[in-house]
Order: sequence, then C-alpha cells, then structure tokens
Amino acid sequence: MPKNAVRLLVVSNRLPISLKRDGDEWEIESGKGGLVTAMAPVLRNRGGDWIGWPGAGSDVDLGPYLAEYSKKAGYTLHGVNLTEDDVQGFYQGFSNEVIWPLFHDVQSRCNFAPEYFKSYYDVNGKFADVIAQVSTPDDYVWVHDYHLMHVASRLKEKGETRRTGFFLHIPFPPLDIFLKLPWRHQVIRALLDFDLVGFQTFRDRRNFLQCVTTLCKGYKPSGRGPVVQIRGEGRVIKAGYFPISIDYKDFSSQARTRAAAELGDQVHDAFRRRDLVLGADRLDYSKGIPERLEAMRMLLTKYPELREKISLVQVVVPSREKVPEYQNMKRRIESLVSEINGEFSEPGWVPVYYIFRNLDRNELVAYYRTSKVALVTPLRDGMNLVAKEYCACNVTGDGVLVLSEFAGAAAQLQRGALLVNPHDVEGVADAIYRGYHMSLDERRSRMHKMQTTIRKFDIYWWVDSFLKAAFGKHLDDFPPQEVVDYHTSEG
Ligand code: GDG
Repeated sequence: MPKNAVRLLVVSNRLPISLKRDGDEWEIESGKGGLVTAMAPVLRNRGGDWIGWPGAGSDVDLGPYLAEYSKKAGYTLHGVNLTEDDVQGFYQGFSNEVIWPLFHDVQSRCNFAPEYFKSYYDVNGKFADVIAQVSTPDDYVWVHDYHLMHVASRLKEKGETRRTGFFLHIPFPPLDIFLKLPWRHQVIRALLDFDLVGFQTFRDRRNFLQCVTTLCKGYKPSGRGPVVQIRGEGRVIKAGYFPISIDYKDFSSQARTRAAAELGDQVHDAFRRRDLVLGADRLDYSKGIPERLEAMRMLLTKYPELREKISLVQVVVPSREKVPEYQNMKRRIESLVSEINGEFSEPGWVPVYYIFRNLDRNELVAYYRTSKVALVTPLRDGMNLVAKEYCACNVTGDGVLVLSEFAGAAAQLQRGALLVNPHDVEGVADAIYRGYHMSLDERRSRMHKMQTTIRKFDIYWWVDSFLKAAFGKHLDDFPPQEVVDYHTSEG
C-alpha cells in the first residue's frame, strides 16, 4: 500500500462469507444479503480488512480457512469468536427481537428481556477487542448496522483511540417509538461516540436528531444539507444521510448478456409468455409479503379481466429460520398462496408461483429482466436494493416498479415508481392494474428517470460520499490492488 494511504476496516456482524462443513474440513463461500452485495465489490476492487463473526461455534479455529479465503478475495478477513450464548443474547435476542422490530416500527414484536442488553454490550466489547488488535489509530474503522451500535463506546472505554464511522442499514425510528426502548439513553449515547453516524434517508436522520435533542442534554445539531454537525461535551460529531445503492454497471451489463437473455426467455416460456409480476424478498415480516398476496387476490377479484393474463412470481429467500416468528410467517405466506391458487387457478394458469429458496444470481437477473412489473412493498425498509436491481436489469426500459412509500428507496425513485401504501391492499391492486395498462411512453419515461438516478448514485458514489464526509477522502485514496477474482480462480 502506498505511503499515507488510509487503511479501511469494515466491521459488520457477519463476515461476508457462508460456511459449509465437509467432515472435519470447512468450505468458505462468498456470502449473500444487502450489506455483502453492497461492500464486497468495493473491497475487492480497493483492498482492505473486514472484521466480523464467521458464523461457527467458538470451539472451531477457522483462522487458516479465513487466511486462505482472504488471499483469493483481495481483502483480509478477521474473525470475532462468539459463543452460543453470545449468539443467543446478542444476535437472536437484542439485535433481532429488540432493535429490528422496534426500528421497523413494530413494537408489538419486541421482547425487551434485560439479559439481551447485557449480552449486546459484552459482544460489542469483543468486536472492539479484535479491532484494537488488528488496527492502528491511523486506520479508519467503518462499522455497519444495528448489531454494533456500541462498538465506538466500547473502544473508548478500553482506552483505544480510533477514527470511527457508523452506517445504519435499517430505518431509525421516530422519537415516540425510540422512547419505548428501555436502553434508549445507552444506545443514543453510544451512537454519539462515533465520529460520523450515517443513515439511509433524510427521514431517518431527522428522527435521530430529534432523539439526540430530546435525550442528550448539551448536544446540539447545527447545519444544513446531507451532513450536519452535532456539538456537545467538547466534541463535534457528524450526522449524514447516504442512500445505499448497487453496482449498477455490474447488474446492467449482466442483464444484457446473451446468457441472461436466453435464461430470461426460458423463464418466460415456462410461464407460457404471460406477463410476470415479480416479488423477491428475504423472509421477514418487514417485507409485507402477506399484504402483497392479499393485494394480488384483490387484483384478480376487482379486475377479473387480468386472470390468465398475469402471474405473480414470489421469491422468498430463507432467513432466520430458527426463530418461531419467522416459521409462522412462512406458514402464513404458504397458506395464502394456496388459498389464492385454489380460488383462481384455471387449467394451464396459476396466479401465484412461490419459490422458497435462494436463486443464484443468474436466475435472479433473468427474473428481473423478464418481469413486466416488480412489486416491492415492504411495510418499512431501510432502503431496499431489490427495487434498484430490478431497474438496473430492465434492459427494455419499459418495466414498472410498484414501490412502497415506506421503503427508503422511495425518496430517490418517487418520480419513476408507482408509490403505494403497502397496508392499502386495494391501492396496491389498483397500482398493479395501472402499471399493467400504462402506455409504453409513460413506462419508458418513468423507468428512464429511475435508471438515471440509480446509475448516478451507485454503490461507489455511496462509499465515496460516506468516506468524504468521514475524513475528506475519496474512494481513489484507497488505491485499486491486484487481486485474484475469487469467483473465477481455481482452488
Ligand atoms: C438490509 C436492509 C437495505 C434477494 N433474493 C435473492 C437475492 N437477493 C438479494 C438481492 C439484494 C439483497 O438480497 C436484499 O437486499 P434488500 O436491500 O432488499 O434487503 P435486506 O436484506 O433486508 O437488507 C435494507 C440493505 O440492508 C442494504 O443497506 O437496503 O433496507 O433491510 O441485493 O439481490 N440474491 C440471490 N438470490 C435470491 O434469490 N442471489
């Protein structure tokens, strides 16, 4: 690395890998999900380190496997060892039973068990220990997401000085919801221990600033624009909004390949060339899948002329499968799919195709490419990358995006998408109907607006703007490195 270049450390709950056990040996594969999709191309192109939990028990030494993987991936992975109790209390408990539902405005699903917070605090300390071991005060530590809100404060408590930034991938809730958190003071103060706190949208940052003003006496926000300052106790903290995005070129060029065109055609043929409406989500109550299915039922009831003309393809990616609430959600989805299909199917036509697995990227792109309408209707979502990926893959430029006004993406795509309230089942049905009958000119003009925005504000813009706000550096200050492409290299 050249002299004076800043080393970037990315810290997230999970390392960007998935583990498979093969007898006594382990196999490491590249991971999936929003954050990985977002950060992997950046680190692969620019080099850097990634700190996180590898996903195995604390009795397994994955060091040699991580070292081997790092060589090929082009960035160095450092594992944080967690015990089963840690995973239970910090991850399943505080992260997924307290913060996830509360920050997605579903307080009724919160379990405020006091032992969860203790575990969260301790595990954030374990992350701080690994950061302290593998970095120096000159490095920049970029911490991601709601699992790790206490990392900067734990580093400080241990006497470690680091430049730190935090990005929250999920929404930040309004004041009256945040106040319900029994540890509201600890969490808001911990966030103020970072030098920069980043959010997806203006709304999230506004909520955060209201919480700071109300809960942290002596701290005062000032300034305007995407990055403002908060002064208090002799420090200046920055708070910004940086809508995350995708590698637009990568998706768009993959969708334009002959292979994607052929696979898209095969998919379309398999559905007898009917018009497809696509939903693709992780299994989660925030994604609004049952509400979307109800909207499909309403569509076929209110507009019977659309029967046998369109089908909904709903891809659900398995997630948090051990949690009973997620198992219930899966059963609810499956029962709705079978009810709707039972009610409306005709020989040779099924209204809802349900796929419960992870598609490989080629298949996903083929579905994006070939679907006339994408239905992205979360009840609440930090950003939602599926909405952006669909637009990037729409090579004909005439697809329709029906988008929830409660997805972060709505702020950027409102001029092109048909915005809906996902709770309004009839409104969503009407939007699908409208999209289906929209003129080619209007569809093209709307899609063009969305593609232009996503192309301009892509994932590299996102990283660049965060780092610029963090310490005035651009992405180019993290020079490209010679790396072996992990996906095409052997061994
Ligand atoms: C969190 C926040 C925020 C989906 N199906 C398949 C598949 N996917 C990929 C998509 C997309 C990713 O998963 C999902 O990203 P989202 O943004 O939609 O949602 P979360 O996972 O909840 O992510 C979210 C994000 O973080 C980033 O900040 O936008 O609001 O909740 O990239 O492509 N990938 C493959 N097969 C599938 O079937 N390979």
